[in-house]
Amino acid sequence: MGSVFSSLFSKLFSKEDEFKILLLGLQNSGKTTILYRLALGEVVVTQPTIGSNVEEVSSKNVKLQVWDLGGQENLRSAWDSYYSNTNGVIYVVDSSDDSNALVSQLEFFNLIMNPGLKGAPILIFANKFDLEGGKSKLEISEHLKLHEIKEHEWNIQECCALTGEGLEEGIEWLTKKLEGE
Ligand SMILES: Nc1nc2c(ncn2[C@@H]2O[C@H](COP(=O)(O)OP(=O)(O)OP(=O)(O)O)[C@@H](O)[C@H]2O)c(=O)[nH]1
Ligand SMILES: [Mg+2]
Repeated sequence: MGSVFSSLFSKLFSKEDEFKILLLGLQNSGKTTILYRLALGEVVVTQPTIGSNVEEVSSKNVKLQVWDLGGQENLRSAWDSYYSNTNGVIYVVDSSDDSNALVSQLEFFNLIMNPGLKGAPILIFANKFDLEGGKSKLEISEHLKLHEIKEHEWNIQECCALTGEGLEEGIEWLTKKLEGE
């Protein structure tokens, strides 16, 4: 009886799992819009991020501390100063933006090869799928060579940060991986 009570007690009062997540991707891909859509359930008017925003996002019983970093070219070299103790990565691609697709591919390769992120599951959000003529999830998977990745578990999810479509599904996948399911 005592042990049942104490395990119930510790379940009720123990700190929920909290994981550090980085939200990365090129400028204008929609990272900040995604962050506040997840944290507040609202679309906020954004300015290009200089530095970082951090918010807590809850999914089921799991708390995510989500770091949204500026994606402009001169800010990307600072990304790796945030890598320590990272549990998972969300990489955002603007599926409607062909002109920056190569740069986005290179930045993605850099981050999956970085030893500081070894083993972290990676969720790719193919954002802005509301826009006409954008790349499909399959085209983005091929471009990022996702099927060749050995060092990370990964998943790609189409989404629209403005309506919120696809965001929860992506986060659910990530939290399952973080919890070892
Ligand atoms: N049509 C459409 N527009 C979007 C979507 N998500 C974001 N946007 C718009 O894209 C623009 C850039 O969004 P941000 O969230 O500021 O982009 P960011 O990735 O944070 O950019 P940096 O901070 O410069 O790295 C804004 O005008 C958003 O409203 C989407 O799913 N669909
Ligand atoms: Mg931003």
